[in-house]
Amino acid sequence: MKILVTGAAGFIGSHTCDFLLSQGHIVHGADDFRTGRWANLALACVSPQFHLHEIDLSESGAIDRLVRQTSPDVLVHLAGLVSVQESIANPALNQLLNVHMTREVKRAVELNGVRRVVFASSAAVYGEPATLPLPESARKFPQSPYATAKLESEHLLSDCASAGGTTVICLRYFNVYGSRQDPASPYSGVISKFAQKFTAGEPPTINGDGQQTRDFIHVSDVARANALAATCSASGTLSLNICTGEPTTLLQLVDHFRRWFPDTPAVLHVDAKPGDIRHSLGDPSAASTHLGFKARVALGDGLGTII
Ligand code: UD2
Repeated sequence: MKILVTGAAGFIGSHTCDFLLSQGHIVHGADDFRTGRWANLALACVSPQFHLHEIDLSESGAIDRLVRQTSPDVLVHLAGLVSVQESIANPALNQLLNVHMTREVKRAVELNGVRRVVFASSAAVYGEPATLPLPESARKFPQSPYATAKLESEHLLSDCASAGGTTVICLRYFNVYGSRQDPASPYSGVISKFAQKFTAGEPPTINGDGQQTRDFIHVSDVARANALAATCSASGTLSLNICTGEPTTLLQLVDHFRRWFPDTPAVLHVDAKPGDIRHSLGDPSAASTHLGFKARVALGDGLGTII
């Protein structure tokens, strides 16, 4: 298949390109390199099946031109503003990269009759959960501009499914971790921050008591889920959790790291982060039913890929 991946040089995008290439697909990767990195594409660029497009996708008509030029069977739309915190600090940028850009994708899909779209949504659409584990039908309570934009994007894209028969699969990623996640960014996830601290022999900082739980999923599983959504036989409009269904407290996470770094000083506890979600856990069964997807990488093994 010929697959166009936006956000190809990002953390999830680059792993997705690598996986699609390993499956024999032709991949067109697009990125503006605002936060994406050339180094992430080192492996992909070795493949003659990979074609890189350095392009500002938020510019009006840019995605349409790219789709016309590449005629993809599937558009995997991963580009966007990736951080909840940054969306609060810069709501206009969030609007541009997470809402306007989705409108541009929708327009390109409609104008060019793209048959299938896979979209990077987020567990953030649920907000503070009323039930655990979260099924896809759970109440949506977006608590940030980022989360609101992801939900709005799901709705925008599902319109092209009902109007033009395009299959739209929105994947709600839970807490993704793995190599190529930038620990230096203030917006990085807790695992990359802890990895950086432990490898430097410094104690990690826990916001609150450390009993909060997250559903941590390895980026190789997420890349595989993206590929399954791009190539499976499911049709229509679907929103699916991409998660493990396994809860881990931050204190358990610290215990995992301590197996490699037993001599690191005791963790530092600071006040809980205002607005922090206490527990987040997804129900993975719908992704299993529709995509045949099940996370494979256990947390202990996944951490071994980043330290
Ligand atoms: C993650 C995603 C977010 C969104 C959301 C969906 C990241 C960075 N953020 O937010 O984009 O998809 O899930 O629900 O992946 N923490 C510490 N010490 C640290 C860093 C974090 O204690 O040095 C805590 C933090 O307060 C929180 C937990 O670790 O309780 C997880 O934080 P996170 O920033 O990795 O991710 P989360 O779940 O807030």
